[in-house]
Amino acid sequence: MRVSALVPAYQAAAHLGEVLLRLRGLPRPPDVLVVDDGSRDGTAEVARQFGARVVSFAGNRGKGHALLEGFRALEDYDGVVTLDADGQHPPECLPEFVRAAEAGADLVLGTRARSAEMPAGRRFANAFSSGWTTWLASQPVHDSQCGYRLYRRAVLASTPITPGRYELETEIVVRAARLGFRLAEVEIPTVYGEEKSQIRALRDVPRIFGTLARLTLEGVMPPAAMRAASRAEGTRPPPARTPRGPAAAP
Ligand SMILES: Nc1nc2c(ncn2[C@@H]2O[C@H](COP(=O)(O)OP(=O)(O)OP(=O)(O)O)[C@@H](O)[C@H]2O)c(=O)[nH]1
Ligand SMILES: [Mg+2]
Repeated sequence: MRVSALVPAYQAAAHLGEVLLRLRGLPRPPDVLVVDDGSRDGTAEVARQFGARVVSFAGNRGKGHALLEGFRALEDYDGVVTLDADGQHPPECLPEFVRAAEAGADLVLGTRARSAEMPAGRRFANAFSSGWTTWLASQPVHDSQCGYRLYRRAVLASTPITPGRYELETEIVVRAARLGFRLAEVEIPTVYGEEKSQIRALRDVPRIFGTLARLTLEGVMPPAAMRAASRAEGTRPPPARTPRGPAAAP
């Protein structure tokens, strides 16, 4: 399967180079697209220096907007692996995502243990949102917040996506599962170092939980876009409670 890596990046110059270097060091290095979201720290220059294709926004719009732009730019690929620019997603795990997709998954989710490396507030929010997402998706989602994923082309082509910030990643899991796409999970290490989070609690946490509330409502009142997508996906078998990906999450 022909896969491209997509790296959404905001103020990521400090760690992006190493991520791109490690992607290039893989046995089958993927093409890489970096979407630089109005960074002011040389992120785009670092990306170009390390051989990535770069799309730059004039001002900051949010991770979800950057992902959507990347998905559009990469529509010729069978799959898109998204990974963060801040070094929290080891590029060496990428082949495992591809293996899970080749084994039949449509959407492969990176899953981190909620271990002591993860800040306590994140652990709590992650457990709560992952439990809620599992309920909505009717398939196990042990880490709804992890941005390390593989999306098969069919998922990106069929699932209605609302641009935004971090909440895009919650929405797409639930909607893809509701459309019958198969999820799998791949365990990745929990990495927290001196990288700087761009999450703003007052801005982003309400957006994520607001999205979960909206998706709960959508379960009984699907929006027109989801009704149309369901009709188009009508021949797909009902979501199977698939085995978790090749590596079991905690
Ligand atoms: N394009 C774009 N990317 C962003 C934006 N905010 C964050 N990112 C990128 O999205 C990835 C994840 O951002 P983080 O702020 O680290 O979020 P996180 O990893 O989910 O949260 P932490 O657990 O706090 O690290 C990184 O690659 C960032 O560079 C943004 O506004 N636009
Ligand atoms: Mg991060």
